[in-house]
Amino acid sequence: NNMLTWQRTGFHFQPEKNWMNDPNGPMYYKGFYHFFYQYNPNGAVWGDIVWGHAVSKDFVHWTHLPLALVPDQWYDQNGVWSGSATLLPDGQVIILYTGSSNESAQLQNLAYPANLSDPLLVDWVKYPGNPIIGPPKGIYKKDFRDPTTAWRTSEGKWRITVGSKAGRTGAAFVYETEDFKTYRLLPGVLHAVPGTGMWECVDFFPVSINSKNGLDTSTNGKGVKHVMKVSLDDDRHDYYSVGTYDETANTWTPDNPQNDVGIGIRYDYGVFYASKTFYDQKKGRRILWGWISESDSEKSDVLKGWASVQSIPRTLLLDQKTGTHLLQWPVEEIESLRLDGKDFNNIKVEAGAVIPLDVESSSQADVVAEFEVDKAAVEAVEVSPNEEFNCASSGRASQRGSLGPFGILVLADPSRSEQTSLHFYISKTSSGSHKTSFCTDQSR
Ligand code: DQQ
Repeated sequence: NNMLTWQRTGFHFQPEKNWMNDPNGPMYYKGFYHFFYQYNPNGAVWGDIVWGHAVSKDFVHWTHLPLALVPDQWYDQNGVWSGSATLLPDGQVIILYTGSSNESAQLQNLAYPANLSDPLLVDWVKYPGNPIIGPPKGIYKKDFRDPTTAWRTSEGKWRITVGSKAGRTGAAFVYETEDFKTYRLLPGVLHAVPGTGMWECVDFFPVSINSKNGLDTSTNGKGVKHVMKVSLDDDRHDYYSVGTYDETANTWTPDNPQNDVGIGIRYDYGVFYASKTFYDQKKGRRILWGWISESDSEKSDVLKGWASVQSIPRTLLLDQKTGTHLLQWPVEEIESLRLDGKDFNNIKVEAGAVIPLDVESSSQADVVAEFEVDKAAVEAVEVSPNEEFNCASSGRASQRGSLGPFGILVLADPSRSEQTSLHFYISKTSSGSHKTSFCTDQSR
């Protein structure tokens, strides 16, 4: 409770002080991973939004650079909001972002590096012809934001998508361009889902169905599925879904409508929002960044002088076993930073047991845990066939069920009046098969 002891992170990205939100324009350029982020240079609350900028070679050690984009034009006077970077085959670098205008209209804008030979890309130029795209007819001016990385069509034209809503239906519009200066709105929408509200920070990218390599955003054709992700403004979670992209029809269709974006699978069942992927051409992988906001009050953010962190970037792959889910793992660079290790093996976790793991004194820990479930015992347990389990509502970590929860408790005090639980819960579906939920309980 001593305000001087507010701790900062050792692994997760943070600016030196103040408020941060969405990841923006991640890319690998001339030897550096570039990271931009929504940032308030004037305080630890959301407002006065600019693009902060930092570079790293390993995603953990960062060099903070001058602000990349600040509100200095009528079309972004109320904030330089989220956007994405595209690397063109001829070496150009394109940033598209949303400006909140002097009248709070959401307008899409183009920016590019002043000097492409600078690996740090410190100086950025706003295109004199900005804004390049305004809200489509019938769309409210405050419901149109966050342009994606562009992908190239089979004809060699570029397309982007921008999230929006009409009534309660979340939707993604698609624009086509040849020069990133003039754009044509394609008929229809890439996708829309009734009842999901405003789609923020839409992400749209290909995944391979048979290889462990990430794919460049323009890859399409055989052996490729397309993932769509939406961030729901109303419920503050990121939902993705695997489906099929039809370039000619300008549509993306989920493989399983029950897993549609906004109603199905999430990237993360903790705090994780406004995420964005990029293709790392250096290591041939797709990497996911996501914003982790604070769970404490705004008052404590102001007292400590900063708010929120970014997730550890994760390598993303299609799970070939299910075809519906993505596999996520912290980037391999994290492993090279371990200073010391401790192993605990063959621990038997009986029902109701809490087993302390003595990690001695450690202020930062990187934990890998594997649980082996006694399959025969699980089969033998009689569970009502429709026992549904929900991470957020089903009693969380403290309520005992037939097949869970089990997992680890971190940041616990000796009496465990404070603890954070990361746990699994196995439930039986109506068809008799098993389903595993992976949850976090931050209520203590
Ligand atoms: N944050 C940005 C918007 C985006 C929202 C503004 C998502 O562009 O829709 O800071 O967190």
